[in-house]
Amino acid sequence: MAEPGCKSVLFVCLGNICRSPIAEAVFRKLVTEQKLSDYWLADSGTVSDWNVGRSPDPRAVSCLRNHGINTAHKARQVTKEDFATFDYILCMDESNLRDLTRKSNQIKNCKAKIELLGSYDPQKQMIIQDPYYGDESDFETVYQQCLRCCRAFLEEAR
Ligand code: 6LJ
Repeated sequence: MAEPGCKSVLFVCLGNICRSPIAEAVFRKLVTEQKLSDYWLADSGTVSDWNVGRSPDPRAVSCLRNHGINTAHKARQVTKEDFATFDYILCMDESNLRDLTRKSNQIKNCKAKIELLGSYDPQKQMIIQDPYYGDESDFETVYQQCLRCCRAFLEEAR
């Protein structure tokens, strides 16, 4: 768990095998580069239960590898506790946001600020689209969006 003075962020998407593990890995790389590892805790999760325990999609793994980033993530569901413990829950599209908001309304002690990761994009691309039925270039687009947004989020964490 996060230490006092440590901030925490949970990245969330539909299956936790494409977009959110990319976001988590990109965020962790930035945090490491900026020597902020002692101050940030990052994880990712799914609003569904489809892929629990699975490694990220091979296309997500190879996209990250193309950018010199590794991931050891295994898909997990968002829990009630996550809403009470994380400072930020950042998701990818309106459907994620609806699912998360509905779940957060079922618990009494929601601490997390629930936002679209894309709301931090300097290029104002609010939605990070599901690349599951797409190709390599769609994964690259997700990566570039996550990079821009995570950089901005780290600078201005609202
Ligand atoms: C329950 C019924 C659905 C997707 C994905 C889509 C579809 C995914 C997936 C993202 C990550 C048992 C599981 C949809 C992992 C798997 C196929 C259906 C999975 C959907 C709609 C638009 C764009 C993408 N659904 N798997 N099964 N995203």
